Amino acid sequence: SGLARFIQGLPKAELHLHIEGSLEPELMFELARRNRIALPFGSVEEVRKAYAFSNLQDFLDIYYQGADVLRTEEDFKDLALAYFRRVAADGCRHVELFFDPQTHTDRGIPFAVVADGLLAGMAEAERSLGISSKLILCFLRHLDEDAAFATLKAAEPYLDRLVGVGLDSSEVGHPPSKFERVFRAAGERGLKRVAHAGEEGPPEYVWEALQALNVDRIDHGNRALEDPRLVERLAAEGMTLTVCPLSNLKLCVVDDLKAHPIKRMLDLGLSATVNSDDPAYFGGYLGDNWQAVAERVGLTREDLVTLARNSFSGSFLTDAEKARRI
Ligand code: ES4
Ligand code: ZN
Repeated sequence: SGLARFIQGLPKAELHLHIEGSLEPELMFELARRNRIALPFGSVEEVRKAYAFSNLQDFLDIYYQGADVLRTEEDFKDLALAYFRRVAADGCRHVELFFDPQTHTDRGIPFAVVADGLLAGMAEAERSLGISSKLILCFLRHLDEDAAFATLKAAEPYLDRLVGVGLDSSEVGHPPSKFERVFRAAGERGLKRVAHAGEEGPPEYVWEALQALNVDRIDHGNRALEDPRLVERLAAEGMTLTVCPLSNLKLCVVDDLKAHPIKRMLDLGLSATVNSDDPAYFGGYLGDNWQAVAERVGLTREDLVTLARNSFSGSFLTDAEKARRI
């Protein structure tokens, strides 16, 4: 359709993508075979049927289980390349991807295996697909501050190849302030800071991400809309929100895409962006998320151009890099 072609042709950046969440069931089976791992599922169809979630924790349980097939540097490279090939078709030019090192180091996979594999996939994607990318290390917030510090330590040899740190996993009960010191340490090492906030957690968690973690972006941020003073603050400082429409639908953060707040965010002057979060689990890649909100919320082409512009202005590309990407 005309709308699909318009979206595909817009240069877009993806700023909220968990690379482990791009593991398609087909690749899960291939890696299980390659690594001689028994899966608790008999078929790809059975895996897909298990992808029905009523909240964030439902999803996280199955997402951490799926990651168990990732063992070697080649596995992480193949995972990343499969994702980049898929979003190249969507007209995606730049990606800032999250990875969860603790999910792997806690299973005995060395940090270097994970990072070297992902970095190899990123380099290959830049060469063969022309997609640039930057890597963000996420701390798992259901684990403690000491574990986050140990992860930052393990990342020491890779700091020049990481653009920033993030905070993900179970939000409620794990406020941003729990990670204030490790985020300060990351900032002192020259890393950008982002955090998931206001996906399921209250507006207070978004305030804490700003004030205690000094974040450069808010991941999700949906529940910020409940607090007019917070909206005013986010708009005044031009804070980017990395919004994930199909994720919000699958995890019941919204009841219906027609009621998705992305349009309201733009109308309030917020710098919202559209992203896929965990595309293999939530039923769509970057282009599907754009198409879904464009159709269901009823965005104008002007709105879509604003969202595309926001995806680059909110990225961690330098001005020189931006000039070459757009
Ligand atoms: C996540 Cl949707 C979401 N929220 C929090 N943590 C995550 N890790 C992967 N996907
Ligand atoms: Zn996320």
